[in-house]
Amino acid sequence: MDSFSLPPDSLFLGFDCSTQSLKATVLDSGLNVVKSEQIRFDSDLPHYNTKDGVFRYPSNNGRIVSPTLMWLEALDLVLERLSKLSLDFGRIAAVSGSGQQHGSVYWKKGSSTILSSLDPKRALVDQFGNAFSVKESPIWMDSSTTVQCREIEDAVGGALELSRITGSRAHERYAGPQIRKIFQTLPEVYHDTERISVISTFMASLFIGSYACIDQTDGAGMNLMDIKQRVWSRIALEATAPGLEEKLGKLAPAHAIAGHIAPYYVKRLTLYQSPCRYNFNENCLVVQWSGDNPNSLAGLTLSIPGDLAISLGTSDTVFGIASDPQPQLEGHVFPNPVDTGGYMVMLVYKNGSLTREDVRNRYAEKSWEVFNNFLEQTPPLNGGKIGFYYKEHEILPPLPVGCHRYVIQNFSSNTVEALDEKEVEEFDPPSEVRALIEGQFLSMRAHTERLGMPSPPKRIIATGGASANKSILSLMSSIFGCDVYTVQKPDSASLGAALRAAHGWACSTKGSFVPIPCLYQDKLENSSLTCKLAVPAGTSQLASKYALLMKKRIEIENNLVKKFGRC
Ligand code: ADP
Ligand code: XUL
Repeated sequence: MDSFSLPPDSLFLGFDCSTQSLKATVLDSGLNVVKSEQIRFDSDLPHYNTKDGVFRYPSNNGRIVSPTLMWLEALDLVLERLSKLSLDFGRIAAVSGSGQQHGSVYWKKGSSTILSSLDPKRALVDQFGNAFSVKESPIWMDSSTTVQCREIEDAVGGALELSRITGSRAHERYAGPQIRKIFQTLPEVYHDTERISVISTFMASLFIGSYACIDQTDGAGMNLMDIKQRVWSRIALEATAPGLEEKLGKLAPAHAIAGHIAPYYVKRLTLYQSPCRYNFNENCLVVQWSGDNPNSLAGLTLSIPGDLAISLGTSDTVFGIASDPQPQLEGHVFPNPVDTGGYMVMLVYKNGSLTREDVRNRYAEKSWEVFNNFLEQTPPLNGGKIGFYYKEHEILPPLPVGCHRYVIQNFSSNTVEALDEKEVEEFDPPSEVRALIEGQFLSMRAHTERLGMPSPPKRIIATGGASANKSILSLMSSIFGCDVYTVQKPDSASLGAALRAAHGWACSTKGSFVPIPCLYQDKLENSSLTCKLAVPAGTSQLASKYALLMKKRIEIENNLVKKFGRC
């Protein structure tokens, strides 16, 4: 495979509009990070009053949303901060980005005119105040659409059939059920909406000054796209809401060019024209934005089938690549954003970092140091103490908010399956911490094995905020029995977005698809994409003992789902 050289002076800018923050990463042509910035929604934009970047309405059926305008304001702010870091915007050849998956944005009739006539003298937030028919965007944490999920599944011939068509059964957080809920509960709002974007597409639209296409990878997170043909599925559209195709616009591959950067961001050439805002070059390309997990897949350079990525961000996700996956009831299939015909397979947990923080705050003096000491002073397998901690309504397994704790009676790690478990109220604090982390990784191992993903994986590449924590990674390596690697920056989504900006630029410049390894194959030893061994594999004996505990955990989990779960 021939290498593809990027012009020596060029820069590539990637964003990640995630749950709690907007991050930006700039790569140079050697694929090294030269600048990065982050806007934290709660602390940098306190006037929105979000907690963890969201508003929760627990009494409203698990509704969880974020203010759409907050993302716009964060975009101007992050660009201003990059400008203060002396970023030379004129050298940026291409921009791309990542968005938390599934969340949806509703553009009111007439908003395309606002988009196409952005005034560089005014901040974005001052121009879009009246642009959205739904001011609070439903996001991936929402669980208020169970009724719509069942209706959509029934209309297409069942959950498995919907999964076969779209890559996933209906999920509350997916855009399709959310759109159906708006159509059913607020029909006038639905009719007043001229375009529906997912968050990644919404952000790309702001950059090109017109409605961007939905990329095929993030489009697969809507329960609306035919995963094999990569076109809107007629039967899924009809099961969701009338007149929907027109409101969604077209689909495009993730490596495609969405458009040129809008004049709002561009350098003005003469003194007599209106003032410049950021001095981007007018030839700067905007590459399709995509979902955060797919961008992480790109940023982690995941291209070997036996490799598994685990992202420990606000959500926890586990993903790998696949060439011909068979979608099932559990897990999700999306097109691989940096391959023409390939796919990625993924599992998602809603109780990730915020639940770890909650347990840390309750049992470990609000300190990661104390939390890690507890992990280190407790024995592997936790003396048979198993915990299920759901601060949020969980996706996998589908269980409501609550905690369940069990102790395996007369625990000996060789005979665990035959033993009974006893439900208890609480453990001692160190055991709570270990039960949480062991439980999270045992669940991931069990469900990846059930999906036929590699077991043990050749290696795990860990990313996301909590991947900075070596004690947590050490449990990961013991439970999965394989080496755990990390990249220099735990934020692989914005890194991946910057790499995808370079990839889209390369494909556009060459006029045909460029296999992405051509961009980095000669730089993998010496760039910001380099994966380094963080924790070597635990012993295979320990991994086998964990396999027994895992079976017991799944048995208990299945009983919990029978008792409390959604179907
Ligand atoms: P997002 O999914 O919103 O992009 P991030 O990947 O930025 O989230 O991760 C943010 C989370 O990282 C925080 O909620 C925090 O709990 C977690 N985190 C940061 N540092 C540590 C640490 N040392 N140990 C465990 N978790 C951590
Ligand atoms: C993926 C999912 C989450 C969000 C978080 O299906 O729901 O990982 O993408 O940003």
